Amino acid sequence: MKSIHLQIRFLVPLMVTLTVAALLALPLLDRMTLRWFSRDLSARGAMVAKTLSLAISDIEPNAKLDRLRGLLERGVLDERLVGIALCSATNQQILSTKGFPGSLTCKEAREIALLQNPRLELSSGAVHIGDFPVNPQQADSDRLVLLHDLSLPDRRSIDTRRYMIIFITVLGLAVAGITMIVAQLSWRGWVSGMRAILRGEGLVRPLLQTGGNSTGADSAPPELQPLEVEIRQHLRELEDNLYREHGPLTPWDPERLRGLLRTQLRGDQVIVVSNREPYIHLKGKEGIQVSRPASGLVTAVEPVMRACSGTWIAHGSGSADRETVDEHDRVAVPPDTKDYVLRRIWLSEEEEQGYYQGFANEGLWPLCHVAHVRPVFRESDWAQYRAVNQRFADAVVAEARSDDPIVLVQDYHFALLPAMVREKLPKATIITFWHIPWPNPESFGICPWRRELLQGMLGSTILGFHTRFHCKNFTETVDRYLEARIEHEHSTISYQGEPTLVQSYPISIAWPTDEERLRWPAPSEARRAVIERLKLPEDASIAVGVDRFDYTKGILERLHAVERLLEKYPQWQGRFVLVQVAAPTRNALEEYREFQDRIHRVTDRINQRFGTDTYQPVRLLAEHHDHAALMELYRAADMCVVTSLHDGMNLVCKEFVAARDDEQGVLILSRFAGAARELPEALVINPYHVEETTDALHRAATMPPQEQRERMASLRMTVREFNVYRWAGRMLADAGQWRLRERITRRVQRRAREGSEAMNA
Ligand code: GDG
Repeated sequence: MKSIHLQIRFLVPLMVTLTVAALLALPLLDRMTLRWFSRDLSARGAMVAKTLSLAISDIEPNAKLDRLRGLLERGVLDERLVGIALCSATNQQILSTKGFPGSLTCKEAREIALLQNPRLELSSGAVHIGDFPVNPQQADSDRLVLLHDLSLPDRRSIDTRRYMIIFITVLGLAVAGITMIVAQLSWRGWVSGMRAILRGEGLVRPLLQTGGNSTGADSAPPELQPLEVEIRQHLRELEDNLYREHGPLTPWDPERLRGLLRTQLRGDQVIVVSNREPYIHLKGKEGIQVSRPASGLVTAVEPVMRACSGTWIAHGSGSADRETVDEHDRVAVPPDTKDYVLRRIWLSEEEEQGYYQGFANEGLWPLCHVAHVRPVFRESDWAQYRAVNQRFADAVVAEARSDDPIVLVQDYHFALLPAMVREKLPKATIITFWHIPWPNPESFGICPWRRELLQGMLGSTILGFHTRFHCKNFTETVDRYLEARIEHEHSTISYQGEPTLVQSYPISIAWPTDEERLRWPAPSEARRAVIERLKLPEDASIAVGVDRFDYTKGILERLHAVERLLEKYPQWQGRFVLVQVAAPTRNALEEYREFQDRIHRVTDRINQRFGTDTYQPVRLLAEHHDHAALMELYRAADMCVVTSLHDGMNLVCKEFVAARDDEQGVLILSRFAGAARELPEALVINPYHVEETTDALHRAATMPPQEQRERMASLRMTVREFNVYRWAGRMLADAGQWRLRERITRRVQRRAREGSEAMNA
């Protein structure tokens, strides 16, 4: 019924348009036909006149009039001629045939004959008038006036109109009919294509059709591909908004992640590779102690590994690490629950120096962060980087229990490893996650080994970044430096025939469990404890910063903003305190040592300028803190300050939000942290703009509790739902879909092979 309505809605305007076109075209056509006939009659008249002229010249002058009349009467016998008159040069009628109207004088006839349309309406019908000299060589020659019957052309014109109307109507109906059929077919194809896309079938079907040479790029018919991407994005955004507004339909938690591993990944083995290990064994005064490193990567990946078991391969860097592993360099962790295996790799001093301190931290880290520290690239560091990547890749192959494990490669320390693993385990699903930003092609281009790094990374099945912006930068970099096929609509890059899906997966934290929350002190207790321990004023407005002591985190800019706050808003002198945790990191590098010294100097200067015996505006705690101490600080604070100059995501801001179940506290967040895209309810600032950061500190310190509650409630909803299990879950689900396709492809190819073998036999 709907389609009939659609057709009528389409047909009526089409018919109206055609009718209007016909109405406009007919008079035009009419005029053209008449002009054509008129020219025809003039030519014909000229011929008749010429014939008569020759006959007239042969007549003897005496017998002239009678002979002439007879001659003209014979001429009129032509059915189209109505009458003929012979006129003198002075327009006197010499004689005329019977049909020539008596009322028409030679002068009038001549005047009409000179018109463009020499037509005269008589009572007997319309005639065409032609006027021709008897002797064209003689200037004062007699003239012949011929009257042609115009009823024939008039009749033809009416016939032409009729045929035209019939023709236009038939043509209109034919065009409408064909259009409707084509539209119907396209509509059906389009609708079924869209349904398939919405059901997610597009990913599998083309593989079956093409026998396995297909990539993600072929997931929908070409004409629907741009639409498919848009629809998927809209669906994802809708899903995200729905989550934000109504809470989760099915929340992501360890159980759901385990379920996904059991079902979609059929319990396949998961191997994580990272430089930093999740647990470090250290020799202490009271024997061996276990420590959790200050690392965003470990914070995020550890809960995922707890949920999926498997093996984590990392550099064993602790002083008691060798003493705690078995003969295969393995140790079960976490120490209490032993959920998964940690396989340690030992690095020599040269290896650590070249691969980690040198190439990764002096080269790639500043290269990707573009934070005013020049990257240093040394040939010897590059050689170590390659060698260590190979050692870790070999360890992956050794730990793999099947030929197609799921390998999660973490961060910029292992850009070459994906291609190295791919070489030995072609069927492995390699998911590489780049935890830091990806710069634009020009910035990345300064690396002498840019092509090798890109080739290594494109050994991955899936390559993840925190934001779409980083994905875009990466794709543009590949476009600039490698010969690869880029399918923007499907976010895939095919290099040497092997596709890699480049996607954004914003990382997060594990939302605290009820058990964990029970161990937290109440915010008022936490405040009391912090004030006592750090000897802060009773009425202090406490801002907290928690970072690795790294130049990208904007600690210097934060200090400048605190100094400016105390100048601009003197009421905060004696009351405002920044408690800055700066966990030691990369102390072996001169760049870091210089930076850390500078922070100490600036802190001292501010404290001297505004401090008293009992008050210090900046408390710099440059040491590692345990998790509980951080929680206490987060819960004691009036605000948390994140001023990164460039940060892939930043987890500290999410930890602060998760810690504030009292819905109080204000988050100040740099717009250059990936997290700013997810957390707009924070006070988002540009850390390079000291005045803006200063005003944000003042605003946070004076924000009414109700506004704090509204902002914090919304932030909490986001962090709770967009947690680290969702991050891992989305990546693993994409991997699961990929593996499913691979299996189907292999099955189809095997059957095809078996079929042809049977035929040959
Ligand atoms: C990279 C990217 C991305 C800090 N001090 C201590 C301590 N920490 C913990 C924090 C937090 C983590 O370290 C730092 O996380 P970030 O996200 O700020 O940063 P990076 O280490 O630079 O991590 C970053 C992250 O990877 C994840 O992808 O977000 O953009 O740069 O968890 O709490 N933890 C302990 N003691 C400390 O003194 N225990």
